Amino acid sequence: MKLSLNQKILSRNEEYAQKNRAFFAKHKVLCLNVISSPGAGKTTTLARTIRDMKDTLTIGVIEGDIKTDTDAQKIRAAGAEAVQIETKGACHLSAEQVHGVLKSIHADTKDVVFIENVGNLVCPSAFDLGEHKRVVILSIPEGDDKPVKYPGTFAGADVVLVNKIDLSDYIEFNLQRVLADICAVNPDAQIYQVSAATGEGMDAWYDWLCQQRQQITE
Ligand SMILES: Nc1nc2c(ncn2[C@@H]2O[C@H](COP(=O)(O)OP(=O)(O)O)[C@@H](O)[C@H]2O)c(=O)[nH]1
Ligand SMILES: [Mg+2]
Repeated sequence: MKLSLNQKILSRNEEYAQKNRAFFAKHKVLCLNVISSPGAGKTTTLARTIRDMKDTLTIGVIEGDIKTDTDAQKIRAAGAEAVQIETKGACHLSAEQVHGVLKSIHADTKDVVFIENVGNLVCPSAFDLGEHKRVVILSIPEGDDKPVKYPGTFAGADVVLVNKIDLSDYIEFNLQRVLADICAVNPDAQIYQVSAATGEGMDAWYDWLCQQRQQITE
């Protein structure tokens, strides 16, 4: 009984994920689903990306949080259109919620739409939102054991940003272990070491972003 209800929820999600995929394909909009623990640096990474890429890419952001619209405000302050979804307790965004806000940020006019998912490394990875690619952010203060503890999330990543490298002199973090553990579950993942705070390493991420955008418009 429980299993069939789960299947129903997932298939409704899949129905909307397909609608979103069709929307993004029709309007040639690159959609990226950004997943991390709370505080890993999703909003900071997006705000810096918006500021640094403002002359190159038109960006819109869908923000997911259990409560508050503070992240949407930060994104607007960085210069992009943003809409906040309050999930009111749910630990992930659904494709239907994303579908419901596409018009409000004029998603059809954007080069890239980022979806900042609710912060955790478990539930968001089970829900397809119709995105092209998944970005997982792991920050140094979280510890180097996260890829082995949450293999499903890292297995589903197209790109992993190892963020807060400006703190690596102060916090013990075995980067080689992290690279090996991600590679074990996902040998194809692109991994970039960045600091969204200082901007270090961000150019490689921007190159990846522009390449992805180019691929969907060809
Ligand atoms: N030192 C350092 N702090 C960062 C970096 N990126 C984000 N932060 C800080 O980490 C905290 C959480 O960042 P936020 O972007 O809100 O994380 P989110 O919950 O994943 O959206 C904030 O205090 C940021 O200023 C970074 O690269 N280096
Ligand atoms: Mg955030």
